[in-house]
Amino acid sequence: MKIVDIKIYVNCPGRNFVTVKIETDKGIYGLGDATLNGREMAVVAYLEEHIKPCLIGKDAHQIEDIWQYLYRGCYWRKGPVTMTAIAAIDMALWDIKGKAADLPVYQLLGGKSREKIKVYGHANGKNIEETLDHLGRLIDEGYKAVRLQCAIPGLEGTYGTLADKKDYYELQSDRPLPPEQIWDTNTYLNFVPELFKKAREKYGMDVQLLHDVHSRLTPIEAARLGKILEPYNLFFLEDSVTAENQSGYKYVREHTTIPLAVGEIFNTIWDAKELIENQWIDYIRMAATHAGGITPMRRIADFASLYHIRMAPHGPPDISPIGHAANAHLNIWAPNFAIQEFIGFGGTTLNNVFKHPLTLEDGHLLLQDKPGLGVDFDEKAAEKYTYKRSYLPVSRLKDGTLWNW
Ligand code: GCO
Ligand code: MG
Repeated sequence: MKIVDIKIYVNCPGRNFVTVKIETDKGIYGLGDATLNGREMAVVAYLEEHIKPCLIGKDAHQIEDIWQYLYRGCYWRKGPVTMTAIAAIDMALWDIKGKAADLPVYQLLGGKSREKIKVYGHANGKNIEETLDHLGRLIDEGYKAVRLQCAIPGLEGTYGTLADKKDYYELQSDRPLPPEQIWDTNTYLNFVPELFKKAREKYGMDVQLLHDVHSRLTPIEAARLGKILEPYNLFFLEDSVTAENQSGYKYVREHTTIPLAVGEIFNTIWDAKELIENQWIDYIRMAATHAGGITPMRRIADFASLYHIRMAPHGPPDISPIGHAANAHLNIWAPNFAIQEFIGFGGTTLNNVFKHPLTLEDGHLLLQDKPGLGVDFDEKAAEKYTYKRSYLPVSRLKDGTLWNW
């Protein structure tokens, strides 16, 4: 089955998505997600100029060889742009193989390890009261696990707080340059334990709670936060420190029993090798779209399972429904899957463009049995939603020093 064309679409049905469609001479096509929030067009150029010409005429069934060709065969390995481009091709090829076999992709991976995918939602608010009301609504909707992020008095537009419905995941296209936010570690560390204390007082110990530090702390600060939060029994503390230097997590680990999660910006297994081998973390948050696709994710899951580490894939709205579907097939299969981040898809505009096989029921995602990934993309409907340049925010300390966002 020969690849005859590769089409790349950039659309903004509510937010920017890059979609890859691989067409074959047998009339079967496959879809892949190549969305890299804030750097979309770099991936488009990589696909158009450096991947597409090399793949026309190749056998679409040769998923492994094509993955190796794009990764090992290229002198310049790794990096988010390269690996997101490879991911989209890999997903589309698994989609094709599933359609050709008339089987969902999870069947090709080895079948189901579970019937449904447990998710965690997000509760946010301008203050603790509002955040806890949001948590209450999600519990009523059936969520078993919820991430809590709250605006911090004195810090403008902190990560994950929906300040004026901006600075979170929303498109920033009304601002030509990255918006800036203020960060202060001391203010944050003094504030955040109260959020979890009040959450436990109000809702008890059953609901599972999570928190994303978004890499703002140093290892010793993260260790302190972990210790303070221990009585509130978090499911995990995410991205407590940056992980370019993986041994940072060793210091957090040595001081606290809070479960640790990291990995949403990792793009190869090498970014996680020491973290996994040393058991410095509990959950790995890599996801198909930014980690090179389904082929390497399968290896990462198996490697992590040797060290008691479970999968908790990144699932923000800036991954397209195709990427979410790829994660879902991996999650249904992986014996060491733990939880999927999922806060829903962006409403009717998005649903006009993508038809996906996922439904949320009682805090779990159900995956419909359809051949391949089970997603469809309406190119005609997508046409009118043109790409809008948009950036994630940047952070600065109060004195102007640039900090991790
Ligand atoms: C998460 C992430 C996201 C990222 C976003 C960047 O845990 O869901 O931290 O909020 O910031 O995906 O594009
Ligand atoms: Mg995160």
